Amino acid sequence: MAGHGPHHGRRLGVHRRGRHGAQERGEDPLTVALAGNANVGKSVIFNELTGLHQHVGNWPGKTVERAEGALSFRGRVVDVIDLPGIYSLSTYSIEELVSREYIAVEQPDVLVNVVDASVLERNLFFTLQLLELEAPMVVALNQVDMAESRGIRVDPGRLSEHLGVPVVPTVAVKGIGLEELMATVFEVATGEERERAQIRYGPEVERRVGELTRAVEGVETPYPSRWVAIKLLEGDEEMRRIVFGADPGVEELVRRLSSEIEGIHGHDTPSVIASERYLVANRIASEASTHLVPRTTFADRLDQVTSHPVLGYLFMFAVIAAVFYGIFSFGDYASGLLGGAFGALKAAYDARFGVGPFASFFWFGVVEGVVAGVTIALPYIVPFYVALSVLEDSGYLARIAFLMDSAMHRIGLHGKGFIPLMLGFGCNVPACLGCKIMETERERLICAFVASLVPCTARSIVIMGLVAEYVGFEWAAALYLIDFALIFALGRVAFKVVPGEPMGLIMEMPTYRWPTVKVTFRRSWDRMENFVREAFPIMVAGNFVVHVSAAVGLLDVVQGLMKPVTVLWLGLPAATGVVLIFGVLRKELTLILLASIMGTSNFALILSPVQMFVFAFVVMVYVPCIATIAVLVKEFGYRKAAIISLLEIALAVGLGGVIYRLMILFGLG
Ligand SMILES: Nc1nc2c(ncn2[C@@H]2O[C@H](COP(=O)(O)OP(=O)(O)OP(=O)(O)O)[C@@H](O)[C@H]2O)c(=O)[nH]1
Ligand SMILES: [Mg+2]
Repeated sequence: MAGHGPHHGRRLGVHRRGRHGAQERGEDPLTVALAGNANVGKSVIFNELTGLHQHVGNWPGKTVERAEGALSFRGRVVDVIDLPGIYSLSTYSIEELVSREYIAVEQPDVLVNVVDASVLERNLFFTLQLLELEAPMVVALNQVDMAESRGIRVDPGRLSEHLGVPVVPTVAVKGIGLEELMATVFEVATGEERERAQIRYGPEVERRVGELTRAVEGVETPYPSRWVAIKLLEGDEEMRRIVFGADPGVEELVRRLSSEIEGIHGHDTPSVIASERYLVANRIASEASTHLVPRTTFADRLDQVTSHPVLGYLFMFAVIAAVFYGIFSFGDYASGLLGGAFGALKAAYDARFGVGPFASFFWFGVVEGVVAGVTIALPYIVPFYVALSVLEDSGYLARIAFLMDSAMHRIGLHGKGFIPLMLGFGCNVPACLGCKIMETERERLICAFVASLVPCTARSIVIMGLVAEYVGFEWAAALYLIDFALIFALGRVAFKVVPGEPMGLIMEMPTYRWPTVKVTFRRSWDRMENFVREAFPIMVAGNFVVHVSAAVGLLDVVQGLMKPVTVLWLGLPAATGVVLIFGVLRKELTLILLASIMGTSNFALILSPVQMFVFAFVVMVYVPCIATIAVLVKEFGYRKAAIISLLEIALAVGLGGVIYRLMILFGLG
């Protein structure tokens, strides 16, 4: 077929391993781990190699757990492991500990250190630590295109000479260099161990490292002695425990050597070692790269505007308003179009099968579930996924996090916590999982709690499909504002109630990029596919159960039981009782079932504007859906998940009634 050049189709000349892929030639699979700083492109490489769909986006800290995939290259099975991005091999954070143990203890056959060529020096700081682990290693010099556009050219040959390991330039997003990367990985795995270039620190430090290295040689650890010696001087807790436990004499030696280093340099030993390392990284980076005339790029200018203390916020509000308005307009239009199409289909169905009890039960009990999903849910969901993906991939999401930093600090989180919150607009499940980027258990809990209050697409469907559509866009906007106020207020309460200290953090700002059509399309498609696969069966089943219940009279019983809450307190029609119960499964189900029970999707006929507003409010706040509850249980345990869920129900019902009365009082009905 024409156009099947090296950059099309199976670009790598590799075969992704099928689910039951036999191990060719009976060899053990080759394990390759991808390690490096955050946001350098590890997951893009992983996805390209394995055909899997790890989360990719332009902000640091997306991959929080290691992921595994496989491919077959030159007839051999290769297991690829995508690790979380880390900056050091200390045990400061869970991610660092996870990665370090994996690398040192489980020992992949080859380590691929992915570095970002546009910020080489900072990346090499980590590379140097990996080299100290003495694992077989290849450096993937990624994002060379970004480096070029910022006027930086890195010479892979020279970099390789300095580091003593092979360096392969790559542009992961275009698949460039990945075939060569794999070939080099194979050479390293099968070839003779090359003589490593020795990375040496200043003589005062080096002498003491040497002395300590010899002293710990007899101690059994999974790590090389030199690495152990350096870590001991850096005050690494885990190493101290292991080594001092095995040989208490070493403790005295470490203390003596540390105080000697401190005496010479006037700083504590860990800082001395860190600055020595920076010095080496800086020297290598500047020797291996040439700087062309720096240009002010469009990305730089955009950065200035969007991070500006005044313009930045204006821009942010404009972007968010435009995104929501765009989604609403598109959704409204598409929903109308699809509604018309299905109306015609229904007419054709009636003409063909008649309106007898069986034919209409089949239509309303079975087909209607799908129709409602397609006409009410999808028109809003699809543009939402696209918008979120573009915001994330361009790097703007990270800017919003930066702008929201001071506001977020008031609820005890730093700006980084805003990223899971924004992702929550898509779906609360990844949002609650994304809270893993927070440093402490306490921040994770607060973050997940507020994330579970963010109006996800399902809730937006109700807000837009009901309130924006029938009451007015400004009323929908008011609902969002109420929700944000609530998030802020509750976050603040949680911050005061949950014990612990607030943490500060500086997040690195990613450079702006043009989001690629491929990534945007693929991710939106994936999410939509997931949505259809998970939500549609529930919608259809929920719709069916409700119709059967109605047929046997069960519906009236449940509605009667719920009446004190729905009718008396919230001022809603009795039918909403059943609907709200089913809404726990999926929130858009509330709207779909309401249409189904009432026998019309023209909500103006069945609800007054105030009722629509109150109903949407309750749906927005009451209890996260079942999938989110499951994630909360998994991450924080039953007790905390139950507290969060019950709290949200109480809040929704309580405030819902108050809002109803206030609106009546002010004559807004
Ligand atoms: N221009 C360009 N962009 C790239 C390249 N490689 C990756 N990117 C982009 O860089 C960003 C980060 O890529 P990821 O693969 O998510 O990074 P990661 O290292 O897995 O990040 P964490 O999981 O957060 O540690 C994404 O927006 C990618 O599209 C490249 O070679 N060139
Ligand atoms: Mg990643």
